[in-house]
Amino acid sequence: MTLVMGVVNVTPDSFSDGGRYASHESAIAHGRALRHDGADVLDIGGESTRPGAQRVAPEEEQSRILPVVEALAADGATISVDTMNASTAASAVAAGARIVNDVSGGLADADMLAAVAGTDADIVLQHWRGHSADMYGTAVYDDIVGEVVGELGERVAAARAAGIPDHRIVVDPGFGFGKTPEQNWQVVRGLDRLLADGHRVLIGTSRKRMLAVAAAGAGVELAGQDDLDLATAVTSVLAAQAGVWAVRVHDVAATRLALAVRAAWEGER
Ligand code: PMM
Repeated sequence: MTLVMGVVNVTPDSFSDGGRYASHESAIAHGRALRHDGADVLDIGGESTRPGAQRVAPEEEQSRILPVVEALAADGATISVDTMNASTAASAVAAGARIVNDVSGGLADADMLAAVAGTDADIVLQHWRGHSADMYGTAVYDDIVGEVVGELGERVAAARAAGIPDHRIVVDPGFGFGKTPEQNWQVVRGLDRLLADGHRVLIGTSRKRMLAVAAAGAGVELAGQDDLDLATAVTSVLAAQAGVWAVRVHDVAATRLALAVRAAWEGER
């Protein structure tokens, strides 16, 4: 059964009104609600990893997320930490996280792979082509599927060389990271080549522009976030069909429902 990773953002916006304590409390409550909806894993992040977003100092990132990691781990949740910083990864694992989700695949912080190797946490290596203020500045490919698979292979080799065994490595093609919406769809159509490499595969399409572009291409107008979450649930089913290990989504309930219907269709339990 495809696992569902629910997104818990401990965002800067929420600090302006309620203050730090209120933000921690609301992130914890959100994580609990996502577990109630059926999330298998909670992905907690304190720095927006959207291309072009402002960087956040590791100390600030840690003060945002560590109380949230601790509280949700104490509930018994499986926690993933969405960070590009080795010190944040190490402190989050010490606070109870079991997975380090690095959208840079270990490229943003030279200490990341060694820091994870020294723990027993899993690592998600996402395909990434550098910090870029311009979202599509690095989106230049001759053979996008071959290049994404090849560049991820290099990150896997680096993780292995740092001492992380294959069974602790997950790969992610990084939809929207150095890729236009159309290029994301090309990667989707080459997903079997990424799966053939044998590592677990995670994908994140949730609420991304590629969904609105797909809808527009068929003359369908998305009315708002509910429509985006419905579109995301469709990609979750297709990803499950393709054989991915997990999907990273904001609306866990919609994806769980969609996966339950798929499982019934396939006669799976
Ligand atoms: N996308 C975002 C953030 N983190 N992590 C992984 N592994 N894969 C993704 O596709 C991914 C990610 C950006 O989305 P958000 O800002 O809506 O969380």
